Amino acid sequence: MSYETILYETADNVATITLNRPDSLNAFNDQMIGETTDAFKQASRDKAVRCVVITGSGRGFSSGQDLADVQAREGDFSIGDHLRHGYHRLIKQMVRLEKPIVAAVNGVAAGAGCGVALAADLRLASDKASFILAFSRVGLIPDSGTNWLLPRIIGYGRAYELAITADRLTADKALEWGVVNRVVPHDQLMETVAAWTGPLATGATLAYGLTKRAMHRAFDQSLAEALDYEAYLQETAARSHDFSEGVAAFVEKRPAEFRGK
Ligand code: LHQ
Repeated sequence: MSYETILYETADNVATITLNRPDSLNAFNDQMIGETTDAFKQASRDKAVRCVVITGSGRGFSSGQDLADVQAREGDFSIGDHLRHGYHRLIKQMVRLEKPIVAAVNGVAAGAGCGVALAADLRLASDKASFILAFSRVGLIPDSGTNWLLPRIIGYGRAYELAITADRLTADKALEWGVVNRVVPHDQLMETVAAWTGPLATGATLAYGLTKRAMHRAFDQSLAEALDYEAYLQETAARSHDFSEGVAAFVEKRPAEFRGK
């Protein structure tokens, strides 16, 4: 599939998805939701891809739903259906993708754009990045998975505060609150992303994917269920090439050469 609203590139086992509607700070219209979902599917199917980066072109990460588009469709528009057929597929695709996703947050991430950043596994932010749960500014509740994702990352009290105030969370505060993993000077963002993704893309991809599955599942499990599920997934990890290679490399005192399987 060729894309018009995003860029999709692969190099060195890393797929990079760039949201590319900079005039609206990368607001999501239907086409961009569909293309971004498709790009994550492509990254999932491509065995050569072992890590995915999502970022925005221009000065924003994403301003969320394209509100001009919503206004143009008023009367003929069910937000519930729009969410179910659009954002839900995208967010589920990201959370189920068993490869690490890094959001390189280059600027503002608002509304559903914030939801997409939160659905990544790791967030690396430029010092110009910010997060705004803009939903309440237009009389809506958080959506696109934000109600599920954000309290898990920063806890209910902080998440609820951000939702009802729609205050801008600056990059530094986002670091303090644990919304982002690192903040770097804006002009060093993509080189820092590359320094992160290099080792991730040559690491134990199968184990990284199973870890993501185990941690997400554990939110809804009792301790006993989580322990059982860990043991089950660990059996899978222990049958991998990377486990044999990791152990051999340790014993032979040499760097491991993981294949991600
Ligand atoms: C935009 C947008 C935008 C279109 C900036 N749309 N053009 C789900 C399902 C269905 C319906 C509704 O919603 C949802 C989920 C959601 O995402 S709800 C939340 C939607 N997003 C927002 O409410 C955020 C709206 N944008 C803003 O508040 C500001 O633009 C922020 C704070 C993101 C950035 O502010 P500034 O840096 O001052 O930039 P700006 O406001 O000047 O925007 C630059 C341009 O981008 C401007 O166009 P122009 O032609 O004047 O240069 C904006 O109109 C356009 N733009 N966001 N969401």
